[in-house]
Amino acid sequence: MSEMTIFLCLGSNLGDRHEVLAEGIAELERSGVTIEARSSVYETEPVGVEDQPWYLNQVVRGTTRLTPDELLKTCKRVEGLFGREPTGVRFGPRTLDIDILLYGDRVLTDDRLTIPHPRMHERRFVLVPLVEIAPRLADPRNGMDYTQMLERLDEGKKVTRSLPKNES
Ligand code: PH2
Ligand code: MG
Ligand code: MG
Repeated sequence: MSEMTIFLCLGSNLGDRHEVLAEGIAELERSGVTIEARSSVYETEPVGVEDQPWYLNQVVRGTTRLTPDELLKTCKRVEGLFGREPTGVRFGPRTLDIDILLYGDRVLTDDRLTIPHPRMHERRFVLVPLVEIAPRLADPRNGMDYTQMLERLDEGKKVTRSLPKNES
């Protein structure tokens, strides 16, 4: 497998959320993903199930030789280290969620994995951090850049920068 550029979105709405994101990224780096850029951390209003704590979200760019399948398994394993159990609540609370947004410019769908992430272009909690680190990146499905897609979204759910307590 040659080296691929990937984008991941991390989310946490349980526990010490800043710590969880930082530790999650460190664990990815020990698992075959080289992190090359990370967005600011954003505090974001929950989407989907609204009656749950607000999230912290962060997008990272990395490189990896893992295949899409191996990368998915790695993300699940790292989520598991933070005590994430499948609660059966889709879009419900979680200590750590790691979603694959992009894998080079691959477009693929199978029963376990769809890349690009099928809902990324409609989620401000993904696009705001993504555009911060990759303003000119274009969606491999339609060639539109994510900055444009973000501009087309309604205000909708709140997304604001969040600093860890000791840095604010
Ligand atoms: N993740 C979900 C459901 N809703 N809302 C926000 N703001 N951030 C998330 O990461 C998120 C969500 C399912 O994975
Ligand atoms: Mg998710
Ligand atoms: Mg997920």
